[in-house]
Amino acid sequence: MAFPTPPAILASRNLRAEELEHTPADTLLRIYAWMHLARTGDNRILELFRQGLIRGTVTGGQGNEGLIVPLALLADKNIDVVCFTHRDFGGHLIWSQHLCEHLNQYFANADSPTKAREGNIHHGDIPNRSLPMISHLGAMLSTVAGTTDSQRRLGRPAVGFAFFGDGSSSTGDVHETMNLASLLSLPLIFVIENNGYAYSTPTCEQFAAGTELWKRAAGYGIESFAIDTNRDVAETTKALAAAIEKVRTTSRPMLIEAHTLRLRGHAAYDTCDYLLAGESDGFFARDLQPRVRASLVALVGSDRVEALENELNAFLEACIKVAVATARPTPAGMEAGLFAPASEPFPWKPELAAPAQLNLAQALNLGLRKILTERPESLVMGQDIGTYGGAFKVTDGLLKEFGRRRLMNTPLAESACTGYAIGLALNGHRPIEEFQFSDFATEATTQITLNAATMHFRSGAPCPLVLRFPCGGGLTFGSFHSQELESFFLSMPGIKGLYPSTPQDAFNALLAAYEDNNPVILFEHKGLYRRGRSSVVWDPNYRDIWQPRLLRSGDFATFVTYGEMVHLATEAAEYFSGEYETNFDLFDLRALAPLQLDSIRASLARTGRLIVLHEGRRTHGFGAELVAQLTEEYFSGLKAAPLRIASLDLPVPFAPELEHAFRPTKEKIINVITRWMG
Ligand SMILES: Cc1ncc(C[n+]2csc(CCOP(=O)(O)OP(=O)(O)O)c2C)c(N)n1
Ligand SMILES: [Mg+2]
Repeated sequence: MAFPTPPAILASRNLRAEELEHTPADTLLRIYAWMHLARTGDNRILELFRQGLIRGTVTGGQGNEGLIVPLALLADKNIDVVCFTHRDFGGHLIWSQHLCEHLNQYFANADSPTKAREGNIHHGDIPNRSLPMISHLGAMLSTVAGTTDSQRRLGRPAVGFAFFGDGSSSTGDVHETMNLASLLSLPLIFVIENNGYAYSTPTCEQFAAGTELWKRAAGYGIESFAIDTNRDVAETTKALAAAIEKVRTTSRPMLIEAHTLRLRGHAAYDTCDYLLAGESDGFFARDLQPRVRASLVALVGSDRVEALENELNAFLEACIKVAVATARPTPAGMEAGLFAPASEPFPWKPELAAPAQLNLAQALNLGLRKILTERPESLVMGQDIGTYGGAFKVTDGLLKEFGRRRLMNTPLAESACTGYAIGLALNGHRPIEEFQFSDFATEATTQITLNAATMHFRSGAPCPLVLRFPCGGGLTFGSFHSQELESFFLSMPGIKGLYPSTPQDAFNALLAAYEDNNPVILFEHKGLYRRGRSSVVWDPNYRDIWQPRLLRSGDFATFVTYGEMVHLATEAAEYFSGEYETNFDLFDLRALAPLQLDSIRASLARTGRLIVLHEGRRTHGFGAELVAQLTEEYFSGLKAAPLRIASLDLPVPFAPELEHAFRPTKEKIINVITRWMG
């Protein structure tokens, strides 16, 4: 459906502060036009919500326009980066796209920027570096940091705008990101939209230090100031322009505490009964919009202002009509939209720097070196991975070869660093992030499972990330350095997972994960890093890692496992072959998500018996899913109940004697299978 033509005054979405000096009336009129459209739009969205035409949550920006309109007009939309919040409808209108597209988002129409897969104001425009927010407040700041750094790495003098509320400023991500931005000297403007409340909680209940949130920046070596954006829009515009200019030229972050208003409460459903008597009237008395209007009437006359408002209102109503008449979504394509489609294989040089007998850690090192050498968009990040070479020395020697920009030591801030990696990935870079131990990835749960994993589904943008998880137990590391977290992370849709068990597979898995356009977790069992060497070669079929591999053949049962357990299963299978002349089809699963089970199903159809073995805990463990998926089609053909072998349902115990009792061992595997065989 054709979109109505916007009024001429909206044709330019850019502003320079000097225009306020040269053509004050026209410039103020332009600013007011966007403020009026934002305010009227927010009001109409609220009405449409109340009429039941818009669903979800409506969190208006009424009272935020004095900040967001000048700032969005001043930003360089050709290079800058932003993630708007739930108060920034006006910012969205100015940054990019047609009003109808933004309304389609609210109406959850088929053509909405999120294909109706996300609601409210949770959309963006990634090709134009407007990153879509997730609900988890504070989480998007680091993503803005990543995309802004990506722009700088590409030689573009971008500034990033990271918005958050007074309440959000208490989240850990905000502080991790301020620290990261300062450390990396990123040209980021952190903007606190301080409207005095987080839902019903006043700022004084948010911080002991009262309302001077801007002072927090000093702790991170970041310049900051506060501004009342409801006082004078020209003053605000000049102050913001100066700040943007400074950040653009110095490439140092800055924090602005913008005092704003929340005229309509938290959201459409907010009863606002926590406000003091007369407090709401006080907000409206401070509202900037009528004062801007009055000064414009004085400058250009009421007829011109009214004519402009009428034109904008007519445009808005015409756009609402279009949005109401636009097609509703259908589920077609929804499931296919979870993952970004497979990329073409990269043109890897069919050779290795040093083909040799390698252990698994060295194979990964070789893979990283190959990626860093051949793929300029790649970078590797993680704690202690530089001079030290990583806790397990997987990145040994790479810093010297590739330098700090490509091989980044990160602070202890898993969440912000992962959000930063996501931001890089959204702008064409391909980060590989090493978690020191997979256990610490729980610190980045929101970033991995909600920000990265849902990205393609809700925005259509690829999010190519490799998350390296040194995992697994048996090394006397206790509960916080030993876990197998595959069922924890892979139960969330949108993440792929590979779990190699040999040096060659680890090398292949790294390349396959690297060129995938989705977040891929690479599970690396710490016990395998240095367990023996074997030859690693250039394998043109490296993508076969996404399929299970048949290691041994037999008729008695289908035996499925992965990771370190592959080696124990192999020994157990040798034992049964030698002692009982009983043989199994033994599969190394390799790809945990998406599961590719056809060859295993075919085996099960033949053998009628299933054994699943893994190191992770039994209850809610990965084996439960495997058994369910493998047996649902062949249930009537099964000759025995499927056998699950796993660890105990406990935290990983520390002492070797206890851990031995906790994990599957060769003896336990043999005993359990023997009993099962009857
Ligand atoms: C991490 C997180 N916790 C809780 C919520 C639920 N929630 C949504 S908006 C909101 C208040 C946010 O206040 P503030 O950051 O001041 O922004 P404002 O709504 O005032 O603009 C809360 C608690 C959330 N979205 N994210
Ligand atoms: Mg607030």
